[in-house]
Amino acid sequence: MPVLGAIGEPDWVPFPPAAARRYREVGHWTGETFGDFLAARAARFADLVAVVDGDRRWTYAELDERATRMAHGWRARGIEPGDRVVVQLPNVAEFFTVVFGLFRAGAIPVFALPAHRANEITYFCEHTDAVAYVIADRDGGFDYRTLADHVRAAVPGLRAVYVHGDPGAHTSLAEVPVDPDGELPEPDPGSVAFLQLSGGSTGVPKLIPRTHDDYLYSVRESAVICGLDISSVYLVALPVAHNFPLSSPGVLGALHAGSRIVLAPTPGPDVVFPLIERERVTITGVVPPIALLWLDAAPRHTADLSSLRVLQVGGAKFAEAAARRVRPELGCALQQVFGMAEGLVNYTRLDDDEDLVAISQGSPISPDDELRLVDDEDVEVAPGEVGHLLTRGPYTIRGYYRAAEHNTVAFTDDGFYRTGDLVRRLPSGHLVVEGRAKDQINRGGEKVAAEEVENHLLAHPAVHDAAVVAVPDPFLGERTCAFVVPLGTPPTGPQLRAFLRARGLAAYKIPDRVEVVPSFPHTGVGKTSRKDLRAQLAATAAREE
Ligand code: OOB
Repeated sequence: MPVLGAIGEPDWVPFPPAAARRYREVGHWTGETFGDFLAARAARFADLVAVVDGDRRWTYAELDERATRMAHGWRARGIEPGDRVVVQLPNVAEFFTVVFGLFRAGAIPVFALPAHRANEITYFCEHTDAVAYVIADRDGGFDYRTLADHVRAAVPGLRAVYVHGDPGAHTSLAEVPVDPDGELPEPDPGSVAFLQLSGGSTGVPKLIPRTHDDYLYSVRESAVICGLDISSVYLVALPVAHNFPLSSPGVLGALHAGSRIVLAPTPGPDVVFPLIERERVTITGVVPPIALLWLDAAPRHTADLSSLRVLQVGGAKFAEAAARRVRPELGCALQQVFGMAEGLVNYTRLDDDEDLVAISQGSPISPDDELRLVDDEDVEVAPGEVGHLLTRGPYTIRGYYRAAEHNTVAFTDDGFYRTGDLVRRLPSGHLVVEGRAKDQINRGGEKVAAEEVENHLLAHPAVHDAAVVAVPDPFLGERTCAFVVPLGTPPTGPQLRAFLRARGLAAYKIPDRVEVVPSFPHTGVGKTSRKDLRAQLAATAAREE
């Protein structure tokens, strides 16, 4: 069983040998690694443009060469096969050289998002025993070098911080690439290629081990489902390391198909629309609030969006009324995407009937994706009924990274992942997401684990108890409300928010609203009733209207 360095518990749960054998036999898993993948793309599409970042345009051959030099640089700096490296970069071309360089050096990138702060990054570094951390100097008005100072002080095992741009007290990323010297390692395609982040519903974020074999299968199939070819231009509007823009079909699907990738620094229409016009973008993927912004901005914008053929929307439920506006107002097809970093991704197909695309969140990538819709007792619900979605298949993990205990609740004994999503299946096989049973708030695609925020609130001296729930919101879909039972003098909302920020919590996890209450409603067994708290909020909202 593959073990990544630790003593005791294995670090991750591999696919059972019989399942792995079958996925290879039927050709889902091809034995290609990410390092080979880029080399094969470069051989085939050498002179085509692979990546556009501002005025920079790299061909496939150039990208491949840069990644090789980076890989040798990582090796020269002592990064060993299997080492974990936390990567937190904005949408810049260096993301590709860093990550493919790490793949080729046999190392394991850990994909952080630009929004993460000291609390999250410290945890990722500690939990994975990361040896290095890669950042940009500044982005979106935030100085990541200051964050890195903090993380380095907190995590002694972290040997170096590499900075794209001005390194300050750290090491410049530009100094890493070197001329090839000696052989690069050849990772096992069945081994962990990288760690993705889970939106999570637990006290600490969960890390998702994805293998070369399983992930590349989902990438190849996604490229086909989304109709990518060498004439496609994929615009990255969301943070590139998130699973959606990374692989659904995202930048990896684009590379697979010989398409062109255009990086947008931010997703606002004033930045993105001119880029769509300039680069003749054909496809992009966004979360619902961004889609709404684009829909509202389109009529007053002069940019020519006529090249856009497909707008993918996913990450959170896209309201039917908004879905029906996409074709008439943006002049392109909508594709709904219901996916998860743990694996399973569903797409509406490009030839699906428009009504189906407006009301459903698509059907799975693979004929070998196994889906079960069950009730609270894990008993299959009747066809057409809403049930908890459980799934298992050729690109869905069998366990989180270094999380043996949590895995016993997040997965069934026979390896199905409990998604926490409530869905209904249409006769066509398409799924409709009806809600969620996990203690998570989906803030316009950004996932907030209630328990994680509650734990931080409980650390405040004036907080006796805390419960974080979702409040419906017309723009984000949901916002967060923290209910707090005080200890002594009641704390104010601004005080609690400042407290959480000072603890280094990512901004999207800071509660939008704080309600101080004398006590919590309880369920029959005495647990805090989030359902009643949500009802309380709904009643207040109704009174205010
Ligand atoms: C994507 O991945 P994650 O890991 O950030 O979040 C997964 C969760 C799902 O379990 C579900 O609760 C929610 O996000 N979700 C949706 C949805 N897409 C994701 N809920 C309703 N409607 C949708 N269309 O969010 C992700 C990964 C790959 C592709 C697309 C999204």
